[in-house]
Amino acid sequence: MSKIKVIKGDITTTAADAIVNAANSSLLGGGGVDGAIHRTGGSAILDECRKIVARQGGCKPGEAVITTAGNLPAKFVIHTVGPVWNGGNRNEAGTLANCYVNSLSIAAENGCQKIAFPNISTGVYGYPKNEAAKVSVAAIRDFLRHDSTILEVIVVCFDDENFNAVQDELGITG
Ligand code: AR6
Repeated sequence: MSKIKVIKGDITTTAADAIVNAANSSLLGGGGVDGAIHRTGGSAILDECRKIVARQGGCKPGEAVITTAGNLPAKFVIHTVGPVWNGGNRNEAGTLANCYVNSLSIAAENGCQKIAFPNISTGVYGYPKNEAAKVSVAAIRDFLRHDSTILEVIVVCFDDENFNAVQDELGITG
């Protein structure tokens, strides 16, 4: 059975070892899934983000950092910063793939077996959803080919367009 699953729902209610946040470089919160994660997870997450910022000055697009998950049904939140869509000629696909690979690496390093992702960059950052689904599924598959720690990756889609696009990439008929 495939280790990659797709569901429609709210990532803040998804139980996993690690939940990935589509953050921004400041790591200090924002709208969309980032706002929902900080709201539901509580101030412990922001406290750890502030410490990371003090230590390393934020997070660049494609990179990932890990904090507690506070009150969320997870052990960790992995904050990654997606690319802002700029037409596709600024290595957006490479940066988006890095988000998935670096998040999975940090999850595996921390012993996580089950990890949940939102559709990074497909909201405020404007990445076309079909294109983002191609990149995310390919990056997750590539990673899992070389990893034995992670047993389950759940892509949690908030809207039908992302859900259908990821299902298509996974070869699931809805
Ligand atoms: N659960 C799962 N997915 C969600 C949820 C949720 N609770 N809420 C929204 N989404 P976005 P980005 C979906 O805008 O494009 C923030 O302000 C949403 O429908 O959250 O990477 C950050 O601070 C969309 O498909 O993230 C950054 O400044 C997907 O999550 C900026 O937005 C990503 O949408 C990052 O933009």
